Amino acid sequence: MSFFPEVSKIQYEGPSSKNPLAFRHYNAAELVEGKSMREHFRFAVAYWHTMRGTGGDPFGPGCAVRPWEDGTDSVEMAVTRVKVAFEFMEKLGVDFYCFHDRDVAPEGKDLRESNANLDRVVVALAEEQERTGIKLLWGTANLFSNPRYVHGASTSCNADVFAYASAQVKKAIEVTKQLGGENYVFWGGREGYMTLLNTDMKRELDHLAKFFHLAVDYKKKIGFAGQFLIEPKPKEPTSHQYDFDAAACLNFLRQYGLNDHLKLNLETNHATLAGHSMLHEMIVASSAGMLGSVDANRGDLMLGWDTDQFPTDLYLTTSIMLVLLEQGGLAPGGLNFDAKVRRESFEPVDLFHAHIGGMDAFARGLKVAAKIRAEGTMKDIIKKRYASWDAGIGAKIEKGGASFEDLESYMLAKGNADKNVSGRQEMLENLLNRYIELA
Ligand code: XLS
Ligand code: NI
Ligand code: NI
Repeated sequence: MSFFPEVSKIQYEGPSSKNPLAFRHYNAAELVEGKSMREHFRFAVAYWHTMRGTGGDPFGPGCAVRPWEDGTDSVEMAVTRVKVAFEFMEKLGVDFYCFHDRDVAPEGKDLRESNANLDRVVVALAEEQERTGIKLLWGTANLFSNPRYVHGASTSCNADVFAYASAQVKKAIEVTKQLGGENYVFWGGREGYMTLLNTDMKRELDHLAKFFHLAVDYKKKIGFAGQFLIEPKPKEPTSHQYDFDAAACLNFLRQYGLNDHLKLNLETNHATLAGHSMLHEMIVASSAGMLGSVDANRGDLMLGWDTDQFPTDLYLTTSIMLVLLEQGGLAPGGLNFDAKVRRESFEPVDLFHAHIGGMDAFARGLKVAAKIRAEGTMKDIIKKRYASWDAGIGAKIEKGGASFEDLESYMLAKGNADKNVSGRQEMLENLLNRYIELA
């Protein structure tokens, strides 16, 4: 039985193809800088958006047409949905998926029943992984949908809620391990505040850190070898989320002695909500050796919330791939399409169009990035821009051989600083456009 009878396996047909259900750039086996595209990207499908998204918004209910749904949130439906998900991923040709515990299995009347539901669906997930070879990039726990998490999970004012969240995460880590998950993600769903009038920020941050330490201890205890990741986001649903951006997360991890245990999972739309470009966030994390994985999507510049659209912008994908090539890859992390089709794109085939577009945009970005690196012009321009640091007084300062007094005598003798040279921004932008044309 097929859930997508109108779609067969998506093939690579090359840049001149006009077939909307074919790849024009993503060619899994094609080598770029000696590595296949498949290995570079480690693409993942996000179960919550692709399998559970209904297209509902504050002005109207879901209208997505999903013929396989029977209208219930039963375990049986969840098991059928697993089959749908794997048929979709097989046809698309992605190697990984990601889920929250509550996306794959329904929440029960209490923790025990929720765990049992999850166990039943995990059997089905394991079978499909076995059948297809598709792997779990990361698992996570939904600590934000249930009303018990109204004040947050590990940062809740209610200690029982902290305990419940801990038990839920314990189970989610176990299940991730059982399914061979390569990472485990912590996105601080409601870990933040709506108003400081009722909030003890210091206490909440201490609790957040405590929660991570408990998770790290348990990871060690059960021998889960996957990588722990924290996903920054500045706002939504709370007005201020504690994991604001890469810099705030790095500071938090260092302050609480957690930086050896967690890396960052960066999401494009979260970067832009924080007032940064994704490139900024990527460089902050990567230069600290803390870039672990990417949630690939994009926002809408005209809307101030997390629209989670599929990435199609070649400047964006090129910049992401430049950083990834520079740091030598992302494994065990990957590129997870934390993205959803628009409410208006309600047919199942739209899920294919969306992912194909994202994969092609990344493939093209990879080719552009590889061209930029092969020619070396951009790197040379940056290198030259800092040439004054390679010798003379610059080298002396960098090596720590110059005090304020030394620098004063140097400048008193010289009289004035050497002339500055132009930043050439427009020339560089034109050069980037040339690479995009070439690739
Ligand atoms: C929400 C987050 C979420 C995480 C997983 O904005 O992006 O989807 O990736 O909990
Ligand atoms: Ni995300
Ligand atoms: Ni998001």
